[in-house]
Amino acid sequence: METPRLLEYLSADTYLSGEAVATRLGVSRAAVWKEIESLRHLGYDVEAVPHKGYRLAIRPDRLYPWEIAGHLKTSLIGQTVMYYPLIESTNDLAKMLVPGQPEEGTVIVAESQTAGRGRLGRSWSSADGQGIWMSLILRPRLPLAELPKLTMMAAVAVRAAIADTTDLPALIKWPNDLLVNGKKVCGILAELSGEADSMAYLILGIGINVNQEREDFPEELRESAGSLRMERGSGIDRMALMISVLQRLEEAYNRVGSEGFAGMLEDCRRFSATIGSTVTVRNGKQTLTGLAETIGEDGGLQLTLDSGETVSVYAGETV
Ligand code: BTX
Repeated sequence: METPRLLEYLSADTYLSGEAVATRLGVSRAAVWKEIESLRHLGYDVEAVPHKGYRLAIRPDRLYPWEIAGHLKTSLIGQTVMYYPLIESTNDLAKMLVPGQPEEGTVIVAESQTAGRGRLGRSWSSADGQGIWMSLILRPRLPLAELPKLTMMAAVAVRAAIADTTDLPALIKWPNDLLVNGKKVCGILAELSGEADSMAYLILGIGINVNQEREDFPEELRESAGSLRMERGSGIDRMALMISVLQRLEEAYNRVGSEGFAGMLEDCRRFSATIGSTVTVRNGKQTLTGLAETIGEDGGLQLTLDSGETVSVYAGETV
């Protein structure tokens, strides 16, 4: 999607005459009118006042790449944003891009997904225009064994972005969910793609429930899922949250690159919803129940089982 040229000229504060716009764009008045119509089609409210001209009254609640670019202060993450009003799954598209060696930091964002995916083939409910459904393409120069920690890094970054933007106290449910008041508001799906070596791509799929109301979730999710709006009791500016997510992800990624994972793991422990409670972890055929003691330096969740034995688990899900 290309940036509408008119946006460079229209502002919320002043009126610009049709003639002035036509001169600046070097087009006819009729062409200006057409461009205004296409802006309106994108959801911009362009006010037209006779003898005064045009003014941009309202920007739409859409995660358009040019709007993101206008606010973003990162140097890697989100430098390229691919936007889709509707897509099957942003992670699927990211995987398809990998053979073409996409630039590290590329973000795919969609307003709606028809086949949003969770882990283990589960589906992810992605209501139109009410969440942030995005995939980030990374090419970390790290040993494969370290990559699962980047899922936790994403959880730490999104937690911080939610706190920045909404003041809501999100907690990290090991390894990849964020909860607010016990409701799942975010899920992260990390997938490796490309060569299985240190040059592999890591795709971080992030789904954040932002402005849904209870009835926007399928019935079977209404007890377990929540949105930031439902938990805060007022609507959330998706664009502000999106910008903060990208900035926090870049900070976290840079920090891991320069200092390693220690600080990030400390945040994981500090904001953990899992440590200190008795949990059941399912990992393939294995199911373990025990007290979650801490998250080790290797990213594993350390459990003390009923037998008194201490074990670390590196993947799976806590129930
Ligand atoms: P997960 O397997 O931990 O969670 C999936 C489970 O969560 C589902 O089986 C369902 O019970 C529940 N669930 C489904 N949708 C929602 C929702 N909107 N809110 C809360 N709970 C839900 C978590 O997997 C990883 C999800 C990643 C989603 C992103 S969106 C952008 C990217 N593209 C894509 O296809 N997936 C990722």
